[in-house]
Amino acid sequence: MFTRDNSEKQGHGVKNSIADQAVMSKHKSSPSKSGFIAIIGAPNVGKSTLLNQLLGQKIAITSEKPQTTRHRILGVAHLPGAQMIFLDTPGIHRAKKSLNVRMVDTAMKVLGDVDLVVFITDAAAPDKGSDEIILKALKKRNLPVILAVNKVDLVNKETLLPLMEEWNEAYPFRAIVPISALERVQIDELIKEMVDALPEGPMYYPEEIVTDMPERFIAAEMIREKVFRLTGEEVPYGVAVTVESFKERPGKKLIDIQATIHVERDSQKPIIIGKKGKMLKRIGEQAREEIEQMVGCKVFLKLWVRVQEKWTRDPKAIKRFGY
Ligand SMILES: Nc1nc2c(ncn2[C@@H]2O[C@H](COP(=O)(O)OP(=O)(O)OP(=O)(O)O)[C@@H](O)[C@H]2O)c(=O)[nH]1
Ligand SMILES: [Mg+2]
Repeated sequence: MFTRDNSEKQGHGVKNSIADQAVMSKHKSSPSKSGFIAIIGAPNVGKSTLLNQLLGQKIAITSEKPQTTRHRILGVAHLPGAQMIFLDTPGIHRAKKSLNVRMVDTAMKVLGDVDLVVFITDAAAPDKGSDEIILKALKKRNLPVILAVNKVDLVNKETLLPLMEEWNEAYPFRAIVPISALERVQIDELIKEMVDALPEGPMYYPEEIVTDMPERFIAAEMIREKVFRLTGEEVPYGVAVTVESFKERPGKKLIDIQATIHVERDSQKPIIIGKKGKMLKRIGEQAREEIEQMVGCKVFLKLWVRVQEKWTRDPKAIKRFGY
């Protein structure tokens, strides 16, 4: 179940704010192990793919382009005897633009407030520069860290084994688990290691809660995902999506959604719209189908495109878009 209110909490004090909400619910049954787990890594290593696999449903958007995730995304996995609260994060990298600096900041802040870190690295295309930044940040904190070496479906043993050996020497990881998030290889092994590393604790969330994000936020993300997947070059990086209206039509099993795709240059608007409106239509159709699956009823989606000049370099606009 997704929450449908708008009281989304973001940003700082992740654990405290969430724990506060959680305490309010005072659940009777308490699993023996629980905790907050940061999913950290360079851009494009498969963090959000892993989160969706761990939850058994899609709440985080993914794409083959780096820097897809811009918020911290909370997802709760309920297991017999354990509750794991995952915090998916934007990819950590050497950021220059204001939006990217903000994204890296979001990821780093999550590290300050968790019980356990799952650091994901890409076995097929390691990003050494970004991994170095992450290792440095981890060394400053005294947290248990599990390393997940992802995308093992793309490499052979001859590549993987020396890579794991290198990692073993780089940091005292609690465990190193080779996985394929996409093909669900060794995910149960990873879960076992995570449960093992978690402290004894209360059940922070009732069992029906999968995320703290309202459906209208996830809907905006799903639209943004289609832009990431369907358009090329710099366009996705200049796009933000806001949902202006998300209303159930009275007496009908139908939700009306009005959303705006903001681009940062005049030249990007015709790309989003496409020839005879074809691109916007594709974005809308694919997003609508996915939103319908999430809400479990028909959706009427109306999309607008608007230019917000150079917003990714403007801290005020970045904030206004919720980043
Ligand atoms: N072959 C293969 N591809 C994977 C695997 N895990 C993820 N991918 C692909 O890698 C790309 C990036 O995945 P994401 O989950 O969006 O990566 P991310 O780390 O969340 O990326 P950012 O949010 O941009 O930091 C997508 O095209 C995924 O399908 C894997 O185990 N094997
Ligand atoms: Mg992601």
